[in-house]
Amino acid sequence: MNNSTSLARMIVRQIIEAGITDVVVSPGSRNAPLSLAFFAASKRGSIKLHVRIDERTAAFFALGIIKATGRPVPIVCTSGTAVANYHPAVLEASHTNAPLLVLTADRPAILRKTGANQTTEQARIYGKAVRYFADIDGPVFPMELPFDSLRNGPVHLNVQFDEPMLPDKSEKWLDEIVISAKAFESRNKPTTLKSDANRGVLVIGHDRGGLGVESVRKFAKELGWPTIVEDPLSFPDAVAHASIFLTSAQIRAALIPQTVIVIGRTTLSRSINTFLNLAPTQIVIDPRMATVDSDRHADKRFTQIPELSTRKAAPEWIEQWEKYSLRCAKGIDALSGFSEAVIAREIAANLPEGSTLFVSSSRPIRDLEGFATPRAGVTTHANRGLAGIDGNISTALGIASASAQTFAVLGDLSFLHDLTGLIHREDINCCFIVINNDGGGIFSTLPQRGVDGFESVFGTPHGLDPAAIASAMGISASTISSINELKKTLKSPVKGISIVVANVPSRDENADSLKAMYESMNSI
Ligand SMILES: Cc1ncc(C[n+]2csc(CCOP(=O)(O)OP(=O)(O)O)c2C)c(N)n1
Ligand SMILES: [Mg+2]
Repeated sequence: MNNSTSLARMIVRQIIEAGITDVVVSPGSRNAPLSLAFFAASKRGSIKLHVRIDERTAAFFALGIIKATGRPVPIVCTSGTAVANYHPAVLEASHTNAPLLVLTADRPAILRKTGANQTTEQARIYGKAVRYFADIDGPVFPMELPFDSLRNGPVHLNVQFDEPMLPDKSEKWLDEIVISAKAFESRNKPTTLKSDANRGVLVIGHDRGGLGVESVRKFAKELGWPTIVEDPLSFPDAVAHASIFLTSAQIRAALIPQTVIVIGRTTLSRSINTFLNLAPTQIVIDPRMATVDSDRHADKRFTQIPELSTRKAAPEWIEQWEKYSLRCAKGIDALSGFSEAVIAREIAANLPEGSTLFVSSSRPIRDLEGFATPRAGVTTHANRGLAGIDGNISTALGIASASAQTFAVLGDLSFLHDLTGLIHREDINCCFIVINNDGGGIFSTLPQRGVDGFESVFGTPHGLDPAAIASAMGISASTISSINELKKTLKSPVKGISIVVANVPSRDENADSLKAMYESMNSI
């Protein structure tokens, strides 16, 4: 057997033996030894092989599978620019401690800097974004160290393959595989959080710093403090609409807490961040402080969920929060029309029990944060590591490939940014709801609104019809313009991939309504 085949088979065997179930491969010659070894294993049913021609798409698709399964996912590409196309997803994985196992094929090191075709500096190309890197040659490589590092985030193995690279027909190596699934969780040390505050608030960032919904719910329940969440679809007992009523300085002043506990980090609303700054004591729980966010400031820091030694919240403190929340809910319930806010409210209320939701950055995730009534029964995901509008279709499809029925709510730019994510030949059930405001609506809610050149460099209208684009790709697509049609969409079983485009009022109009809603909070 040639060295390249031996090395590839050894790596693939260890990956399967560790209990890894999915791999995403992109076409190329230099990665042939790995691609063919994974293909042979997939024919046996030992691993599920996904193929994506666009490496950026491939890496985000893998990230989606990781989100849905919690298991590491290897991605395999050829040498050269292919490697750089993985970079956005590697960064996102780094900022969410996600176990993305990047396998880039390379030519032998001796060919570097010689003008050899498709040969560049691939070693350490992802810099500090990976927890472990190895530049591998020779016929063997033990995976213990990379597997260990995957518990804390992405790992990069640059694998040098020399000719010959095509394998023999032997399948003996597959017969020898014995799966003994590894646990890829990070290690826990018991810790205790002490606080004697009885006017405390718990704030939970959208991705909970990667901590599981169940363990965070349990923690929140035991703590019993008013809880503000960025993801109301994961925490039915949260205070509804906090990001909206906390836009009022008067309400913030009435609700100054003694202590806040923050799980993960808050990235969605200025109102919540302004509120957090009012707390004299901030306690943070976020595993990322052990990796990418080591300099994060807090009065007390935990990288895992601690045991509690705290006081119950004073009943009048809880009542105060409920009072503002209820008054705000009245205003939100009264909203009508086909606006971005109403669409968010209705998506949240009508997603079927047991469904999965992916939501893109920008306005969609903020509208759900503000306008959704907290509930359970939906599993939500988003790319909050770096909040990119790239790779969103692919991440959603990765999640959907490992879930029963998935809805993905994307802005129009987020959708257009990742069109190649729609190129694949798998059976995946995912309904995309594209909120089409012809550009980046979020910018109209920011101070740059109205500056000279605003439309050119911020708004960026495209004038395209996402439904027509999807149709041209052979994907079932429709356009809706009423809440009734939206409800129908959410009620229909998700079969295959479909695109539903919601054409909403102008970005300026939307920003004006949001502003009016925030201003009304001063008099509730
Ligand atoms: C890869 C990447 N490029 C640029 C940005 C900056 N950005 C944040 S939101 C946004 C506009 C998104 O537009 P859309 O998806 O249509 O959502 P909307 O703002 O209209 O709700 C942009 C360009 C980003 N977050 N990620
Ligand atoms: Mg938009």
